[in-house]
Amino acid sequence: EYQQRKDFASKIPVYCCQRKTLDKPCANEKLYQLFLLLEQRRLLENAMHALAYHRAAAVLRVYPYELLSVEEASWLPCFGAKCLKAVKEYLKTGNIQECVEFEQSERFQCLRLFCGIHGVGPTTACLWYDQYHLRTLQDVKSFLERKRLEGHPLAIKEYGLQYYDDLQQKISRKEALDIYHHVESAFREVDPHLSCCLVGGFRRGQEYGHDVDILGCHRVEEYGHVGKLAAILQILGKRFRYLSLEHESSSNRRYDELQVVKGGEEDDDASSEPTSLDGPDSSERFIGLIFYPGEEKRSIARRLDIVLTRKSEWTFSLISWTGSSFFERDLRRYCAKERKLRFNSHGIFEKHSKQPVQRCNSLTEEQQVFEYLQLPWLAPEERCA
Ligand code: DGT
Ligand code: MG
Repeated sequence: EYQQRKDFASKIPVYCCQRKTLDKPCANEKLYQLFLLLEQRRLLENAMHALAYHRAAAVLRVYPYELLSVEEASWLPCFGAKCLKAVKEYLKTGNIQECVEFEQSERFQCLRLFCGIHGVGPTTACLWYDQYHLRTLQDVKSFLERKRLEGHPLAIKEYGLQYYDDLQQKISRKEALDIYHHVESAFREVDPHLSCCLVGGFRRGQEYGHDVDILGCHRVEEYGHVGKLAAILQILGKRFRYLSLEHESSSNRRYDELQVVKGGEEDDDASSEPTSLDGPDSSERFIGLIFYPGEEKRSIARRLDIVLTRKSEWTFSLISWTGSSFFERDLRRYCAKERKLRFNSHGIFEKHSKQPVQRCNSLTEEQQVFEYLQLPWLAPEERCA
């Protein structure tokens, strides 16, 4: 069996976009969770190598044998010295001290609590803890209230806090589909040529999610979607109360920048990321809350994202919005490092000239994009890395 394991390990591709990952527990589930904790800790410390742990964790998800030795782990791709050291400790003690400390530390507990507020990331969380000495959600509430009185704009964080309990509750697939059907019928009512798709975790087959992501475009005209979002929301507003947290176009670019900042160690220069096939970025996006009638009388706040894209960018947006976010990150890395290309929700571009590749416009199916990038076809539910 030794040889069998070794062969299996040596055949695992380096990038998760080259292999199937389903949404189910793996043979090394505890170690996997510990690696994710190591990553989270690094992210909260704004430290380097956070992703190295995530990459190794993602490899564990596709290895079907329970690890028995450090040597065995060394056969796996993405397991560098740091990861192997963690494996060694785990095999010896059944835990990783750094993770134990992390879970027990008051500072980290607070940082995780703060990062759970929609719109708050590690930088803000650290600032609140270290500089303003905030410790509880009540502290944050009072702090933001003071800031508000001083005239600071704080919209997203404030709403994140106001609906904190609601937003902590996972959305079931049934509820997501119901919200999706309402949005879809609003699409059709506005323009029968507008179509949409449920994306994000629910497209990957997840039973629960933290938001509902919907991507739409006009099936006939390249710019047929422009200006339609307001009408869609108006119709939706007859059914549900909703709240826009951020309503702007061209927000995709900001996200692309964010991806790199969050990783801390990515070497792609995202500030020069090409943002559309040609002409200005015309995507429209609603980021907000929808108040969904729950079981009891009270309605519950749900995060809803609606993105409208131009027709020619549909396939690339569909891939980008299906996720998982780690899959997306690896896909971009794979393109940059192995194919000298840039992939984003607008298309595929030559890395250096930033021009769209010639075949860009003929890649109208997800399968064609995978084939063009020389990747094995992965169905959405196999992209759960
Ligand atoms: P969830 O919602 O926690 O169940 O999991 P996901 O996978 O649905 O995660 P979510 O909703 O944060 O994002 C869905 C996908 O869309 C994910 O692959 C990342 C991608 N995405 C999120 N925000 C943006 C954005 O601003 N621009 C682009 N291009 N993609 C985004
Ligand atoms: Mg989602």
